Amino acid sequence: MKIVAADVIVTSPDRNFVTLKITTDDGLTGLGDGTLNGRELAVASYLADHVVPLLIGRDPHRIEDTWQFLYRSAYWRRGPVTMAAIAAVDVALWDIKAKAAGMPLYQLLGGASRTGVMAYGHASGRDIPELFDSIRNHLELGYRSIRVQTSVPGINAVYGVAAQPGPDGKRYDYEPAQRTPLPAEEDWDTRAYLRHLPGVFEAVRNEFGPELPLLHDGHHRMTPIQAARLGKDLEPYDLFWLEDCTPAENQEALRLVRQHTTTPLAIGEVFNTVWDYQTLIREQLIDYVRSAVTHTGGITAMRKLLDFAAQYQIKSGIHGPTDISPVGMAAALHLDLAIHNFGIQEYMQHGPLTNEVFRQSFTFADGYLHPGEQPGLGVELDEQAAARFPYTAAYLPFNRLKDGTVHDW
Ligand code: EZ4
Ligand code: CO
Repeated sequence: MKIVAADVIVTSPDRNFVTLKITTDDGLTGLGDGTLNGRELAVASYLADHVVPLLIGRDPHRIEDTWQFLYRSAYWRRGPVTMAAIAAVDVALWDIKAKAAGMPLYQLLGGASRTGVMAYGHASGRDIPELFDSIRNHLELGYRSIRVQTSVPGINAVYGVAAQPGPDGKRYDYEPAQRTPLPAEEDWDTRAYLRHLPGVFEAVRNEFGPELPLLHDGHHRMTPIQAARLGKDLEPYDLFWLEDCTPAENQEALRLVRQHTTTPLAIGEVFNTVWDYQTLIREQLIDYVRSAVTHTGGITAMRKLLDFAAQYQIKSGIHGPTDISPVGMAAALHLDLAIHNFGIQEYMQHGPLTNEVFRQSFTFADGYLHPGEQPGLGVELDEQAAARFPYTAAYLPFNRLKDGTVHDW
């Protein structure tokens, strides 16, 4: 079999997505997701200008060889743009291989290790009553694990609060990136946040009881000692995880956090290779790996990363916000179903226009996702529908402290 075409499709239903479609001389097609929120066109160019010409004529079955060739022949290694582009190729080739085998992709990864994939949803509120309503709403939608984000008195705009209006006046539900000419400015005050958050979790536990798994995303804003204190303060509320408590480029910083708290830690949505985790995993400084299949070189690289993590009883918590396309989401679900050290899967539901462009066969029932039984990934791209939604520039917000200093967002 040979690759005869590879097309980069950029579409913007609800938000921007970059999809690679690979076609073989047998007429099989495979899809891969290369969406990098706020920097989509960089991946589209990397693929169209530098990778597509290298794919034509290659054997699509040689997935490992293609991965190694793209990684090593570029000379310039790693980075989110490169690794998203490699992921798009890798996932498209797995889609083709599984379609050629006539099996859902998870079968090629070793078959199902469980009957379904536990998902968590994003509840949030500007105050406690709104947060409780959002949690109840997520429970009604079927979620059995809930991420809790909340506004903080004294801060005007905080990451993850859906009802908070953006600069375009719209709610923030599906997506923090906004279609504005410049990135939206949000504000931040770590001391106010540290004072406020434990009381919110106390209220949630009192209302919803001890059973419900609760998660929280710190979104890279704390220093190690601040993160250590928050982890300790949240211990009575038994979190499933505290995510991205510090910006983790400095992996050693997590030693300090770990010494002080038994709150489980999850890190890695902005990482793109196993090297970003080397110290975190080897020294058992985290409990969950947050990489996205889409940003970490695809199924091939994620499988190796999660097998490495498994040796240390570290589990998966694959990134699944709306900026992962349904193609990237399906890839995550096949992997989740197959690996032994599955932890939980993030699942923010896509908007109606996205579901029109990407026809999906994965299901969500009673808190569990399943990738379905279609050969391949189980996602089809409606190219005519995609063409109705041209690329629209959008930016993620950024943060400033009270005195104007730029802070991690
Ligand atoms: O802010 O994917 O855990 N989920 C997250 C996401 C990220 C977005 C950035 O594009 O932190 O909502
Ligand atoms: Co996150």
